[in-house]
Amino acid sequence: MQSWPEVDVPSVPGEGPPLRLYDTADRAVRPVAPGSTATMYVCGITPYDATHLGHAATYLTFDLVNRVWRDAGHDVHYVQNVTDVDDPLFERAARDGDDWMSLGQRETDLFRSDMTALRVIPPRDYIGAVESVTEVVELVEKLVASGAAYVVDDAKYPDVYFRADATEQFGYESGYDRATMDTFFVERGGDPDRPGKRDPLDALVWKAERPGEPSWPSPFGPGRPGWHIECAAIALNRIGSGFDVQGGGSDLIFPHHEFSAAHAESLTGADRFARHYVHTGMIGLDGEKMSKSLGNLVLVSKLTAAGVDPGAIRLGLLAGHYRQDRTWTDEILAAAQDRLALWRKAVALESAQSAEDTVARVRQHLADDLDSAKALDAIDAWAHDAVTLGGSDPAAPGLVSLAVDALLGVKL
Ligand code: 5CA
Ligand code: ZN
Repeated sequence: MQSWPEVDVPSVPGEGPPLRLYDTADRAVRPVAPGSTATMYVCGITPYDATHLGHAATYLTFDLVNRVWRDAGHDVHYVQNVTDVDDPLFERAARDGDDWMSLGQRETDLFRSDMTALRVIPPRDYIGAVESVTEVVELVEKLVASGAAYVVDDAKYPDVYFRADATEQFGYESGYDRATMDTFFVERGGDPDRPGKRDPLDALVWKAERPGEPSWPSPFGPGRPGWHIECAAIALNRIGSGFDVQGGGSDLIFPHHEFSAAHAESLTGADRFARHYVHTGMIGLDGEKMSKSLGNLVLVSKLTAAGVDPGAIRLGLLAGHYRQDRTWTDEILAAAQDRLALWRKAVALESAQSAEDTVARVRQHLADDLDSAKALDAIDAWAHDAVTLGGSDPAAPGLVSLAVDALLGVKL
């Protein structure tokens, strides 16, 4: 699939400390330590109701990871999928009398333009589920051959399931006990009551063709990919096993990332699919998670159409810590707009107090599990002094402008 246009990221003099991130599997903040090419897979959208501020917050978080890595001199191989074939997409298309394919294309286009407006660095590989069906079929064949997956005994719908007990380490990523797994499995697309499954938790990897649904040929009969195997295949075939960061919202911790990891580990024999599992908190509105099913969405495109500067959306979302569930309010947006105006005023000055320390602080805060709130505060302090006290360093406004652009993605 076409990714969105490249973003120009200037280089900033100096360097920051190495990035440390919280890893869901280890339940600790620890160094990421990539090689010269850092590798990251972030779960992409299911293309409808794009791009709400919850989506935006998640992709902005991983954009910071990308920017911190680039600032440290790494090449970054970033991969993202689009779940352009799945039940929720079909359900939405059916509800609206729409065609699932044109709905997906339209919403993916909107997502690309929102990401471009927000200055999110595009993935190198942007891959749709439709594009990866052959890759999925290959993996499902291998899983069946090794006994990790099986075809249910159902002549009408011979679906293929992956055994939750196929790998010894299953459960390490979420750390959830069985009762919690069972709960989230049902809530997040699982089908525990499907007759013929050996364990209610076993995960669908190939869904046999149902009437009126699209399908592709496979040795198991016509059908389409399960959800978790889609991300396992797309990541494995582009950045391989043992990549640096697997990302997504906290709603993907289980079953999605647990099973993507288990599928891949069963195939490769490795004990960890990703070296870090990184999850963002949920953005809510009026005390509820912002989600498609609740319909309480604030869309990036609605805000920008109303004249809101995308930089202010970025600052509003980065004003909280990425791991915290948080609520979007008009006050947050107003504060972000004020902040953007203050920063613009400060960098437009002929001179100000020196900014090397400020830039060093921004780098330290970002390296410390992406503490963007403190990074923004550091710029605030400099900007406030610049406009109230002035200063004699003519290079300072330009340096801050450069750092805010490169590290925080906001053009002043
Ligand atoms: N296509 C799958 C991933 S393979 C999917 O979850 N799509 S999605 O459109 O539902 O979500 C896209 C990304 O946004 C996921 O990483 C998801 O965790 C994240 N996300 C969804 N809702 C929110 C929210 N309210 N706050 C923060 N992140 C969210
Ligand atoms: Zn995914």
